[in-house]
Order: sequence, then C-alpha cells, then structure tokens
Amino acid sequence: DLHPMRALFKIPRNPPPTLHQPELWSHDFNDFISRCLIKDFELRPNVLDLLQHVFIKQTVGREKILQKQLIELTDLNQHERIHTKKGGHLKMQSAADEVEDLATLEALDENIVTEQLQSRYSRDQIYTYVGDILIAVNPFRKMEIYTPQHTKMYIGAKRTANPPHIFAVADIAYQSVVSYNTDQCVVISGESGAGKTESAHLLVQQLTVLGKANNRTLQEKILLVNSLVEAFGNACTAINDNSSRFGKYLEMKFTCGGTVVGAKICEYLLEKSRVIHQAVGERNFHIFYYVYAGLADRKKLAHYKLSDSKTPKYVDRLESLCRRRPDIVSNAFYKEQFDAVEQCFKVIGFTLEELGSVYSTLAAILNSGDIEFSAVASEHQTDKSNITNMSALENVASLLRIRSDELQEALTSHCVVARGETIVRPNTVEKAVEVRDAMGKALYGRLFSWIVNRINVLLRPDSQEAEKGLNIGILDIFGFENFKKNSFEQLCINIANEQIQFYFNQHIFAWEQDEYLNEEVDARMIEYEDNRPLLDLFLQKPMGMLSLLDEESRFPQATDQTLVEKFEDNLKTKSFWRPKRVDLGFGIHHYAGKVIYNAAGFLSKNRETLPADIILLLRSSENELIRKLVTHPLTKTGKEATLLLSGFCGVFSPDVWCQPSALGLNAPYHPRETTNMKTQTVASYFRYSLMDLLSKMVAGQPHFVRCIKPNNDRQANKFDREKVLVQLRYTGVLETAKIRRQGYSHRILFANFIKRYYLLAFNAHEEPPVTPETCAAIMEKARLENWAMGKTKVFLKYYHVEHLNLMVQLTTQRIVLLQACVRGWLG
Ligand code: AD9
Ligand code: MG
Repeated sequence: DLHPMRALFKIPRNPPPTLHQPELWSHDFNDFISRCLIKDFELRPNVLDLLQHVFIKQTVGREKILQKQLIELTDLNQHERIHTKKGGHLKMQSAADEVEDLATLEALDENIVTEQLQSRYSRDQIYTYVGDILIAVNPFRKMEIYTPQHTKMYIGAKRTANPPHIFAVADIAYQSVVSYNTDQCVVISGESGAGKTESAHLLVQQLTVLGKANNRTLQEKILLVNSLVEAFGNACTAINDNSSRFGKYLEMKFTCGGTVVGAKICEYLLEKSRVIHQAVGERNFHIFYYVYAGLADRKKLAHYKLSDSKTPKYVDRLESLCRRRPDIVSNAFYKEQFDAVEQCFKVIGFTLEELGSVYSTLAAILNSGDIEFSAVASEHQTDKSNITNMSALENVASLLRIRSDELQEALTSHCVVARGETIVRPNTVEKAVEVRDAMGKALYGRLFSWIVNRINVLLRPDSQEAEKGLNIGILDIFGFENFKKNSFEQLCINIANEQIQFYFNQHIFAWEQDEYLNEEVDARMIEYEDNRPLLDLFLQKPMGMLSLLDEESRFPQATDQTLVEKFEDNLKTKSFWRPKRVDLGFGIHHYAGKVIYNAAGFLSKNRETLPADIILLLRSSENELIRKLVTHPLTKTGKEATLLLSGFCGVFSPDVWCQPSALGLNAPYHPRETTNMKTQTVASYFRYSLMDLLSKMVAGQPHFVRCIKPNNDRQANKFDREKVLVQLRYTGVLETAKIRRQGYSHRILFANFIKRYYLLAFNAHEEPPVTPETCAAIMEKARLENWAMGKTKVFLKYYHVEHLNLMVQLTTQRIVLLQACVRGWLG
C-alpha cells in the first residue's frame, strides 16, 4: 500500500540519501531530476515549473507551501550567481586596478606584483591569490578576519565570491577530500617569522568546523594539539618569538562523508641542541620556562628538586639580550601558559601520572644542566673528572629514579672493549660534559617523540573509520634562517626548505611542462630557477655535503677544520665557497640567498652519540616513562621507513640520493651500535626524515600557501618593498603567476574527468563513453573555454576546475534537496 507517487519514484524511506550514497537514490527519480536540472541549465529558471507540472498539481491544497519550500531549498539565487559569471574567471576589482588574483593581471612584472601586494596590504588585505596558490603577508597584528562570521562566509563558497583567505584554502582542501575521495596536503612555506605556524593554526581551526566532528571533545582535542606540541617544540629566536624548532606534519582524518574522526602528527628534526645551548639573545624551548614558573606558583618546586633561589642554568634568563616582548617574558605569562599546557594535556587524555612523569623528566633535564665537573689528575696521567656539585647529581638521579652512584659513574667514565676484555676508562671533563649534554638532549628529544606518539594514540580514529579514512595534511616546518652566526642546525633547516622549494618547483613547473610535451598540448614553457643542483650538492651520494660530513664523522682524528677542507676539496660548484678570513667558515648560495656557515661543532653535533652506559642505566629506572623512552625506539623501524621510501622513489626519478640504500635507517641511539662509529648520525637520520616527509607530501594533492614577511622588525603596517621583492623572487611568485595564466594547472584523465563531471551534461544513471568527445560535451555544457585536450587527459586552468566543482556541487546539492523535499511531501 505504497503511496502511488512513492511507488512511481521508488523513494527510499530511510536513511535519507546523501551526496555520498548515490546508490540510495532511485534511478527513475534521479533520471527525472537530472533531466530537470540539465534542461534547467539551458532554459533556466524552470525547475519549479517542471516540478509543479509533474508533482504539485497532484498534491491538492499544498501548492503554496511546497513552492515556498522548494524555492528555499533549491536556492535559485545561488543558481543565478553562477550563471552570471560565465566561465567563472572573473577579474575581481576591489579597489582601483587591484586584483585578488595576480594571475589575472594583464601586465606582469616584479614591480607590478609588489605594488599590488603593497596596495592590498595597506588596506588590510593580507591575502592574495596567484592562481590556486595563496600568498599571505604577515600583518604582525591581530586581524578581525577570523571571526565566526568569516568562518561561515567561506564554507562551500566559490572562490571569487569572497576576498582571498586562508579559510578558502581549507575549504578547497576539504571539498576536494569529499568530492574526489583523495588525500590532500597543504604545504606552507616562507622564511622564519613569515607566519607559517599561524597559518597552520587557522587551517586546523577552519577544518574542524568543516569536518563537523560528531563529538565536540574530538574537535576540542584537535584544536589543542598544535598548542601542546608547540610548547615543547617552539622557542624564542633572534628572528621569531615563537619560532618552530621542528617540522610538523599534522594529518586530520576524515570519513568519506567529510566528518573529522581523528588526527595524527609527525614531527621532524627537532633542534635538540637548543636544550643545552642557545645562541646569544635566544632561548630554550618554551616549556622549560612554563614549567619552572608554573611549579613555583604551585609551591611544587621542591617536589621536583628545583630551587626557588637559584634558577637552573638552562632557563637562566638574559632578559636584556632577548628581543621578546616584555609582556610575554613575564612570570605571570609563563604561569598562565603552564596552566594552559596542563589543560591541553588533560583534555587530550594524558593521565595525571603521565603528567607527573613529564614534569619529572623536564625537571631532571633542568637539574642535569647544573651538574658541573672539575679535572682531577690521576695516577695514570689521563685526565679524570669529578662532579663538583653532588646535589645536582642526586637530584637528577632521584627524578629519573635511578641510582646516583651509577649515574656518576656513567658520566665520569666509559667502557671500552679490547681483546674481549672490558676496561673502564675515566672521562676527561670535556668528555663528561659531552655525555651530560647528550643525555639531556636525548631525554628531551625522546620525551617530545613520546608526547607526539601518545597524542597520536589518543586521537586515533577507531580502526573501521581509519580504514576508509581520508587525510588532509598540513605541513608547517621551520622557515629558512640566516643569522649572524649559522651552525649545523641552520644547515639542516635550510636544506629542508631547499627540498620544499624543489617540491614546489616540481609540482608547479616541471611536472606540468613535462605533461604538455607528453600529451602534445601546445603551451609556452616558463623558465624558472631550478634548485636541483643545490639539492645534489647537499644530498648526493657519495660526494654530497651530508655524505662527506658522515664520512668525516667516522674518523676519530677528524676535526671541524679537516671537515671544511674536505668540503672545499670535493664540492666544486659556484654555490659553495670559502670566505676569506673566516675560520671554519663556508658559504652556500641557497635558493633563498647566501648564507655563511661556521663549521665549529659540526662533527660532534653530527655524531651525537649517547653512551651505552647511560642507556642501560636509564633502562633500570623505576619510572615507567623513563624506561619507555629508552626501550622502545620511537623512531621508524627500518621496514616502515623502506616502505615509505619506496613510495617516495616512485615519484622522484631514480636519483642516487633518493635510494633507500643510501640512507641510514637504524633507529638512533641503539646501544650496541653507539660504541661503533659507523652508526646512525644526525645527518643520515635527517636525510631519512626528509624522505619520509616527502613521501607523505607526494601522496596527496598539494595546495600551497606562501607566507611573506613584510619587514624584519616584526612591525605592523610596515611594508618593506625590497624585503618583499627578494622573497617574491626566490619563491618564484612571478613565474608562478605566468604559468598559472598561460598554463593548465589541472590535468585529469578522461575517465576521471567524466566520472566527476558527467552529471553536468548527462542523466544520473547514464554511462557516457570514455572519449574526448564526452569530455568536450561536458565542457561545452558548462560553457567553458580555453581548455585543451591531450591524448589521455583534459587540460584545465585552475578556474575551470573551480567552476566545474561548484556546478557539480550545486547540482548534487539540489538533487538531494529535491529528493528530501519530495520525500517530505509524500509524508
Ligand atoms: V618559523 O619558521 O617557525 O621561525 P613562522 O612559523 O613562519 O616562523 P609564525 O607563524 O610563528 O612564523 O609567525 C610569527 C609571528 O607573526 C606570530 O607570532 C604572530 O605574531 C605574527 N603573525 C603571523 N601570522 C599572523 C596572522 N595571520 N595574524 C596576526 C600573525 N599575526
Ligand atoms: Mg613556525
């Protein structure tokens, strides 16, 4: 006894059909609706007429209500809007001669681009598009453009409907996940202090709203993840008060339907050396100050063996030398931050016991900084060292729950195995300091990794969701750095940035142009600065800089001096040079500018060995967390790494520096290997991390955000043209604008194109043949011009894709709405 109409259209009762359950739609009904819609495409606006004709006349007495409902539901205004913007590629004129998309400029040169950005910046328009890439100029002040109203405004909106915005990037990535069911990745780049981390926060903020998490707690947890890891991984540097000292790849996990179900972070290359040493005017990781001030506030310092009167060396402040704003170096601020961090820990799900262990570990590291040594002449003429302040040693041992006499021994002596016999040798003061520092760095690095792992466990979607899940990854690494004095850390950071720039070039220029050739599409080639030779200089095997460094690290007699000489002898390129009169100095001409490095400490920083004695001792700890930190390798296992790498190698041609065999894949600090000089070095681990990172990036469809720093003084409303111009030059913004104007940013296989867009020209259940003609029919129906047909792919400009997506979105939205509406009337 079905209602006759229901029988006719076989409308399912439950559950209601959604965009992602096309199988639940009735074919007959869809057929009808899609015919209405397609007709409407040509003869708009008559969806209503048609519907009235077929349905409404039969539902006596309810016409008026239904008509109103339908008008609301189908939102003909939205329909109107899309039709008035034929081709979709409108030049948005917000002020005289100002454009929101640099790729639409008639004339294009550096000056014009800089002027555009400057004029927009002066009107608080910090965002500008270059085709599908977003440029963000740091405002250095709070902007009223991230309000809930803005959040709403950018949801599902056509890009030209609103001013350029980081929320629009979140939206595009989200819509792509939902429409194409493919992973997405947002790559944020820019020099230190340009605004990458802020941008990453804003993306997460918008994505949690878009992903409308079912439970509010999950949403809340995801929002707190960044703040938590940044308390441990960020620090005040000479360039940025909140500088990221690690690379962060945050993946948000979604269902196919677009609900956020979890998150995962990968951390890269934490600058551990900061724990024990900071350059003049710089600081330790934020968390140390927070914990010290926070524990003092709660009268808990004594419990954690810290002294109120004597500030630990690692957080001893040289206030006058740090440029940090006075309001954020105050104890009051630190206390607040401590409470906030603790709250993050709790909300995310850490237990009180775990929290206590985290504080103990941090306190142990702080105390270890105060352990001091003095030389004692021994009868064997080797220098021996003594601990001069036993209380610090006792504190560390008690916090780590290990025996203090064993700790003393592990710091002041070491074992060597000679002809099967184990001999104990004393450590010189220098060596003892090295061991102490290595322990502090290792504990911190491993604590950081443990926290990240723990967050990942707590935010992991349940296995069913994870299986079908999709990712949006957000990459926020440390930006390019050029200080007065640049060391090993800056070299690693800058190589990572070099690699990101290479990926950008590959994606925007190289792959795009290769495809024109392969597909025989006629398009002009754009010249761009290829930084490939530089990557080779760093990463090539066996003559690249990192390999040379590893080789030299294996010679016990090598010194930083012999290292630079080795560089000089082997690196024959004009991107490398030795500046005169700078001891241990060498220069590199990076894509982002010339940097002079100082090789002092390179070898020891690269070796970074943690003696087996220390590891064994920590394994005997009565504290579970400490034992965990030294027992389970938190880094990737060899197998996992190889898998990741094979994915990577598939994309990047078989270059020497991409081969898995070229990488050291053992977990660092493996005790049996630490006595062997051939073990994992920081450089080889770094190389592996870089590959791992890239393998994640290339797995998804990328979206690029390029942050620009408008001045070096962190000042609001100050636009230093020269400073901006240099950044535009080295990031290739001008070339990007050119290629976005002339080129085809999207190349879609015929089959995929038809699968995505057939609804625009065919009936819902039709299966049009996979041919160029079908594709052309769709493009024509959508009234798009200037596209090109390749041999296997359709070549589209970025604005075509935007237009098509919106058309499909509207069409499917309306199908669903109409269905719901009809179902509503049928009772
Ligand atoms: V580094 O490579 O980690 O040293 P980032 O991450 O590029 O660097 P960050 O996001 O930390 O820079 O931005 C630096 C400072 O600029 C922030 O602390 C803010 O004070 C300021 N900033 C950046 N973006 C914005 C913004 N959209 N609105 C307001 C901003 N202030
Ligand atoms: Mg940052």
